[in-house]
Parts: sequence; structure tokens; C-alpha cells
Amino acid sequence: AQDCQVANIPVMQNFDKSRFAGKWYAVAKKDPVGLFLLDNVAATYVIDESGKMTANAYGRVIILNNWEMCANMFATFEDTPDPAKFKMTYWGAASYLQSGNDEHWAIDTDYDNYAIHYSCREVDMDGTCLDGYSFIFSRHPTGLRPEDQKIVTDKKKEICLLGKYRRVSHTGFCESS
Ligand code: AZE
Repeated sequence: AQDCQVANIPVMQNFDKSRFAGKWYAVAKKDPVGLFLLDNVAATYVIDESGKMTANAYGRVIILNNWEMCANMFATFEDTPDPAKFKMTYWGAASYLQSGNDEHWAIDTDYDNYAIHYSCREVDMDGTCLDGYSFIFSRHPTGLRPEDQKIVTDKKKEICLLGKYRRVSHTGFCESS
């Protein structure tokens, strides 16, 4: 039963950020309102000696109406009492890219193949998410393994985003950056 309340969204139990570290390819995404990463999105998470998580990510964007480029993005994460929920501060390598503070939740992952990320930017009056985004990540640039697809579909339903995702293509556009 899902009531779609952001506060009740089930996240990964005993999330282990060390096992989550490394490179993930976005295979699908649910967009927020406004400018966003279009495709060719990948993220690499690093855990330092003190246990702090950072990440860099890239993706194709179009800014100023029709300037296409690869956005190189950076993020630092603040732990919270829930090991699966982080406060993310992010910025771009260039000042004209986006920066801000977003939630970064790990909904589910097997660490070796798939991961479901979720971020609600604005909670509505009724407690549901008014504006947010989500990525389905894979360790494999080719996409999800067939055996992980049902798990991911079930989780999309649990977070009330089933049918809201678009496939993220990887054409090599950001490979050189
Ligand atoms: C995420 C993976 C962890 C690191 C970062 C992520 C988010 C990045 C954005 C970038 C938006 C850029 C735009 C530029 C014009 C969650 C993918 C930083 C939201 C819109």
C-alpha cells in the first residue's frame, strides 16, 4: 500500500555507501520542473577515508535555449540519521550550470547492478511530492539486466512514480569530458 507521502517513502535498509561507491549509468529518469540533465548521464560516487561521500556526474544539457553541452557536476553529501538519506550540495564546473541543495535518497540497490535514486524538491500541502526527480542507475552502460527489471518496476510503484520515467540514452556525447 503506498500513500505517496514523501515522509513514508520506503528507502534502502542499512544502506552501505561504501558498496554504493563507483560509477553508475543512468538508464531512466523522472524529470523535475525546469532545466535538467537530458541524456548521457552518469555519476561516480567516492567515499573518503573519513567516510564522507562526494560525487561527480555528467550529462548532456541545453542551456540558453539552444547551446548543447556536457554538464560536469560535483556534489558533496551530508549524512542524516537515516543512512539512505543524504543532503546533497551540488554545483557545476562552469558557473552558468545549475547549483543548489537537493535531497539524495537511495530507494533500493543491490550495489552490483541497479540502484534507484529519489529526490523530492518540494513537498505539497497534502504531503505528496510536488516537484522532484529520480534516476534509475545501472552499473552497466547497456542498461538493466532482465532479472532486475521487475524489482525496479515494483519500486517505481512504491515511490509513486510508475509511468513517469523516460529512458536515458547513451550515445557517447559526454565520453570525452
Ligand atoms: C546526481 C548524481 C550525484 C551528483 C549530482 C547529481 C545531480 C545533478 C544535477 C544537475 C543538473 C544540471 C543542470 C545544468 C544546466 C543526482 C545525478 C550532482 C541535478 C540542469
